[in-house]
Amino acid sequence: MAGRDRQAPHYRASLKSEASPIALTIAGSDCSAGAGIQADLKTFAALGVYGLTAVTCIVAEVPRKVSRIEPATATIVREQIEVLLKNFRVGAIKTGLLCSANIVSAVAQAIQETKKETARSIPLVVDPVMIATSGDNLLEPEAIESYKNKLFPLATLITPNLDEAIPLLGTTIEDQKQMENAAKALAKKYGTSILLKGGHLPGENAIDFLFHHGELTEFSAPFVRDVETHGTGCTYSAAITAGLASDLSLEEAIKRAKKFVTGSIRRHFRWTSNSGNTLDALRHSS
Ligand code: PXL
Repeated sequence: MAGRDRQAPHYRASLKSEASPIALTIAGSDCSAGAGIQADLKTFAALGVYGLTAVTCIVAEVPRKVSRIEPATATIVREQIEVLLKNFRVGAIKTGLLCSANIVSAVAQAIQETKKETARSIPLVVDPVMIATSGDNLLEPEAIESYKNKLFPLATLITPNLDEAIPLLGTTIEDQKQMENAAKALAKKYGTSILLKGGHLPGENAIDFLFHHGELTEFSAPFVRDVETHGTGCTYSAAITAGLASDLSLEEAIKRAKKFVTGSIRRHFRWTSNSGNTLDALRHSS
């Protein structure tokens, strides 16, 4: 009987979940579910990773307009991270919208503290979210200094787009050659690997440059035109994080993530809103 019990479906299911990789996203809530923790969880699920969340702020928004942002307290942000890291074997962490300087510091402290306590260093992907696709500002300007001094030193990878890279580097970036140089310069300045995303440059392809261990690698995919792409940055960094949690190398994780984002844009949802405008959203699952 005991032997037969061991073959029971619920037992096999529990064995399977035991092996499932775990990733943690530390990010804001987007009520329209295109970006933020909602996009991250959909991405983790689509890539076979169990997702945990530490919520940093709540954003009331729809794809073309941010209406209001309310931050969580630094204390509750820190406590979410600490209880999760103490209890789950998290394979990789990503940060998204962190909202304020206080929250950036709290996140850095919580990650550092648990690293000391558990003697485990977990890969950390920092997506330095500053501005929404709609153009609305999401990050308090003083928070940039906290990123530079406190969170970047803990990062495995930082994933700025061009608008974010410019204040981090202090120069303009206008073509592919300047992008290559900027990726190298950012990696040197912050002592970590950089994925500089060129999605905002004109051209037929969306080209990103990784500078990692002294080598430059290009990742390219054809632009998908005429789709409103709210949440692509969150989806991309979440997919990379899922890859790292699943033990892919950084290059493999980025290559798969780039394909995943492009596929999610191609498969997009499209609705008509109550006011007659089109409303698009990425489709994370096929
Ligand atoms: O796409 C950037 C972003 C990240 N995180 C949250 C957001 C947004 C954009 O609106 O709301 C929570």
